[in-house]
Amino acid sequence: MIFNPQKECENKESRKKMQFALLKNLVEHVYNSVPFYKAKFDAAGIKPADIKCLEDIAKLPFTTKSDLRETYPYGLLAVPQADIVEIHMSSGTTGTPVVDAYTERDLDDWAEAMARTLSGAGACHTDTVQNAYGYGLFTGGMGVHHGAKKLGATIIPISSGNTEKQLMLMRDFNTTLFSCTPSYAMYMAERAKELGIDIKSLPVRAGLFGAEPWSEGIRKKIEEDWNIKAYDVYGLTEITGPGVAFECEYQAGMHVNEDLFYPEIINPDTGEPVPDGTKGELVFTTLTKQGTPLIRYRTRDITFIIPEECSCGRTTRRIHRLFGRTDDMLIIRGVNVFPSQIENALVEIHGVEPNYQIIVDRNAQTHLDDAELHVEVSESQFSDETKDLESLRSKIDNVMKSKLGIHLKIKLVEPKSIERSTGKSKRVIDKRTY
Ligand code: DLL
Repeated sequence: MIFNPQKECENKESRKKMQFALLKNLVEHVYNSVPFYKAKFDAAGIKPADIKCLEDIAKLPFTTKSDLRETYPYGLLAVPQADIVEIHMSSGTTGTPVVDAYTERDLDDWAEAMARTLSGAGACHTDTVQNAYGYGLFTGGMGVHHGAKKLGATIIPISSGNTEKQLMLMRDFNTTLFSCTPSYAMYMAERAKELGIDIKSLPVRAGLFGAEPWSEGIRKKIEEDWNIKAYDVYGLTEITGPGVAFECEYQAGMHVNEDLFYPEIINPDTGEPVPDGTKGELVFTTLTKQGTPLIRYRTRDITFIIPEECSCGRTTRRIHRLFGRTDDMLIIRGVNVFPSQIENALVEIHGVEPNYQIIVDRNAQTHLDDAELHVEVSESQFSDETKDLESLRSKIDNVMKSKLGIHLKIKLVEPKSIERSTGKSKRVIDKRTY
């Protein structure tokens, strides 16, 4: 079901007109009410009056994560603090949190975006949504919560963790859709097996997974293990949270809620916009945000805009499943490696699990990078009499060499020995000091 056909299936030209009107208002407003933006625009020699069409957005300066950190906690507020009704933040790996502050209307927009997202995954008011994203400062928990409420579904706000209880409630309360990170969905499946619970027989029909990179191979595995449809959902704290883009029943890229979040793809090196269909860095402008609006925010996420129309009837443009982040890209001995390439390769290899960790360090003598890939052997392979682990190891070595172009040191580790996560998993351990 399409939650808001008027907005989601709107004629593209009239949507563009609306986007331009919103952009113009936004630029005027932030220039006049947020000193940070005034200074930034002045430094770039740009006045709000220079924005004469939607394409002029490219004249505006970018906003970056470090801008957000430097203006912590409330430097980007565009309304009086008394109008803020909720805040969220994410800390990432480098300390100072980035903050998102919402007015009542911002929460409505978020609920709308997430209600569309849940509808894309086939949910409606008769469904029971078990929300296993973390509640708290993280946007996953409250984002799904606001959306499910708007949809009129029954919400089980269990948050992440407590796996046995998750499985029990799914059965007892007839959960039809659940939401969590893809790695936690995999862990739940593993734990259910240990407990002798047949998850295929649970009433769950669909899952809403995101907040971390995952591959088509992992989607297939989750869909098979759970006997559900697994939908991708994208978002980030800075741009409201989950619900920026979501998959419909065709599971072929994520529809951007374009009336709320205006997407661009740029070349990350030059900052120049690239045409639809070309891979680059995703940039968003929050068209309707009141609390902490962002202009041309560089997400560092890599994808492309799918130029073709979707058969579902929505006219909103789609982004391809994310390829990784510009800052997740490891440069190992000069070769660019994305963790997603490793995952894609591992799901094709029989005898191992797509549970891995890559540990990168710099050799003190040679000053060269050493990368060691830890891969979990599957239970069946491990208990196999012949345990031909050496040939498995060399197979992984060859596959990685051909897919990545470099040799990684491969270390096979015992089943279930890599730490499991109930939230975002940690795949890369970079010990290099730069
Ligand atoms: O992870 C918001 C969210 C919650 C999205 C629940 C989806 C579901 P942050 O903690 O700020 O916010 O992290 C945002 O996570 O820039 C991406 O790099 C990554 N990410 C989010 N969704 C996806 C996805 C939330 N579907 C950062 N695929 C983003 C790949 C994703 N990466």
